[in-house]
Amino acid sequence: MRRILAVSTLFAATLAALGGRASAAPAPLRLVNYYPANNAWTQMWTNYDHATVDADFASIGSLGANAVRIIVQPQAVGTWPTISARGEAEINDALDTAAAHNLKVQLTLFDWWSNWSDTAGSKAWVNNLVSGLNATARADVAMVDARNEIPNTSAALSWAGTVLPYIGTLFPGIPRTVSTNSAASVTAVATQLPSGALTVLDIHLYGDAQQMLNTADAAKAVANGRPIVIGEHGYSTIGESTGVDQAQVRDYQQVRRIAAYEGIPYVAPWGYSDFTASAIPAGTSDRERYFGLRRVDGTWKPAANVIKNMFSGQSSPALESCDCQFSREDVAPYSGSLGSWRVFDASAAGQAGVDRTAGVGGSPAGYLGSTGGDNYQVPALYQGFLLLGHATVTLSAKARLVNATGWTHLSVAWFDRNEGYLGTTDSTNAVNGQSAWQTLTVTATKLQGATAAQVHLKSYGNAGTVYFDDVSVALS
Ligand SMILES: [Ca+2]
Repeated sequence: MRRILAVSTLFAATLAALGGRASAAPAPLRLVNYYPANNAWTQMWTNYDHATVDADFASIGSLGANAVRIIVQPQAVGTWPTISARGEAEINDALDTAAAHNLKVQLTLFDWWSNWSDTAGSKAWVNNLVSGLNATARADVAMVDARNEIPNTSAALSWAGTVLPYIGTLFPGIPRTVSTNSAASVTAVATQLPSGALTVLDIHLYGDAQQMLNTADAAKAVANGRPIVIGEHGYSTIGESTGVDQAQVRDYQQVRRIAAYEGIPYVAPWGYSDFTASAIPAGTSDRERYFGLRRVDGTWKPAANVIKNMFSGQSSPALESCDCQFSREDVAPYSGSLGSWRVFDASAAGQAGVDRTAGVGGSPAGYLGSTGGDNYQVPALYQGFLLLGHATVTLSAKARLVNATGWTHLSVAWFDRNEGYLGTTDSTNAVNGQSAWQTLTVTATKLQGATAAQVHLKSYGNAGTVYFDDVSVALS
């Protein structure tokens, strides 16, 4: 993604390799997407600083990575189609520094560039770049991404069909790709480019879990023996809070589950660090500044541990963290972007959020109070999970009612791969007028065609308050 500005940008991947040769496929890359915290995109080159890159690559190595993605914008390193002496020195330094930290490089070319008809200039530019690499730098390139998130247009695909094979002559035996950011785009590059033009499919996955799964499924359908890598995945923690950190953790766990289900070994985080306000080009959304695993003060966010665990070979969690004790949520999860839980039918939810002390044993609990709604508009705290081959969801939770009226129960709602709603399975209702904690449980078998489930903690027509805690969710 990280489309930034009008120009799309960003990066990717890992890899494996490529066919055609008798040699064994290289091991997949444990890749981290990189720009310095103070100088992103073109500014990495126009304000290049060796000491920063050196320190950052040591830090990236501490995650267990064995590769870093380096992205080059032609206008930042010379005057098209030449590479300036300064640009050449900086590119060599970045690659040499990676090598010094035992990091291979995924090199992304032609970033922020889209003059598709200029294939002659493109070949000249990439030839100039490669000719200027010293032996160490050149040997450190483990994969080439000709263009970040190539537009799905005939002009761009035609360009890629010419330039990718040429890149293959400059980096013989090195896996090459153009990265993509949608099911349509990966299908187009895999099926419309000349045979052998690209040797790896690189998908960038962001946002909705079902859409990410659909993109990965699309890549599998057209891979034709080529490795698939998830070259970018990320989640912005703009707003900086406990809840949004939890949301980022959950998001990375979710994409790890997708990768494991698809047989893709690693996910390349976008990206290494957050960015300072002056690090990114004018006009860029502030949201783009907070996709890092690390804050600009150098501290790691909790999601960095998900990546460390993945790079160290730990298997994917069976299910992403639901924050089932409400201990990592923000107090008022109304924004739709905080924590694991969301508020459903918020217009009818009089109050919804997390109470720090109203849960079991004085712990945090989720709550709904003074709710409206009816059989069709049911306020709830909810979150969704991909089934990924599972057929049954078991949901339980404790509920404590205070002056309750109306109806309080748990539900599992089913959705298909197009995110169409299929139906709901409910627990029994909690007993109003009972002040002790009550345990509610529902075991639900998926409806035909379901690929995802939402778990809902519901209360509607309730003039009082219900607290929920000790939630458990299991897929089988
Ligand atoms: Ca709790």
